[in-house]
Amino acid sequence: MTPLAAAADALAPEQVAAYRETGFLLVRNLFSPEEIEALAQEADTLLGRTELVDTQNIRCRWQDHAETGECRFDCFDPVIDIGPVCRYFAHDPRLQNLLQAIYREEPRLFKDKLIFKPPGATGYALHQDYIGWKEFPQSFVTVIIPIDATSAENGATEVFPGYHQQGYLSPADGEYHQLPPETVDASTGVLLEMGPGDVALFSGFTPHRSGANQGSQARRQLYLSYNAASDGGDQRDAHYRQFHAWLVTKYAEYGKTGVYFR
Ligand SMILES: O=C(O)CCC(=O)C(=O)O
Repeated sequence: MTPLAAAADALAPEQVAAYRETGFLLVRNLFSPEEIEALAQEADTLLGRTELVDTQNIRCRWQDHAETGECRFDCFDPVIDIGPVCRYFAHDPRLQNLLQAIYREEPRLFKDKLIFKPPGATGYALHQDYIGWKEFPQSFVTVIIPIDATSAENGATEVFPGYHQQGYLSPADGEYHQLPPETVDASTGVLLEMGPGDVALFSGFTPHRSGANQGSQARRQLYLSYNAASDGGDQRDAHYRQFHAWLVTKYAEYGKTGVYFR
């Protein structure tokens, strides 16, 4: 891991201060076009893994088409165990340095997912990523790595600055909660319009949402989430065991059984 002094240089003090105040940060041109092209090619390869893309496989997440209502594949969660390029990004020293500058200590990977958001896919309602499980790290930070340029048209993520300072805004009952739209002042939303190579970081307490993809191409983004080392250490395996057990229970509540993880 990079020495703390080197990592501290990864962000200017004003950038760290802005992150603390707003709960998000955009960093432009962190990765090269070649690196993002390798990620795009891996996304194509993964999408072709028809043996994995199965409604019974809890690695896969699904999203309705905004107009037709058709349920379509949207996301692999987790992804670094099937995608070596995704794994390369998850452990990239430039990213680790940004996180270390924010945490003032080493980050640990907690979660990783690749969202494809095909044309027509519904967006995500307003929510915070933090889940009210006692094990869930308060230091949770997500890094978005866009593969495709993001815009209002293709459903870029929109963050609401400052609200992260209020912590978790839903009951900490272990359930996933959306936030009522009136939780935030809609006029303060910042659309994360990014090009390939840019990254955005935001806190697990930062309310965010996204619109439908009204473009003609997929809007693919790699999401890598971390915790500070002192906030639970390496928890990725434990998190996925807990998350998958929770998913199996949730599916059973809706009458869906026989699911598996592959
Ligand atoms: O990819 C998007 O459009 C938003 C995803 C999101 O908010 C999430 O996964 O928490």
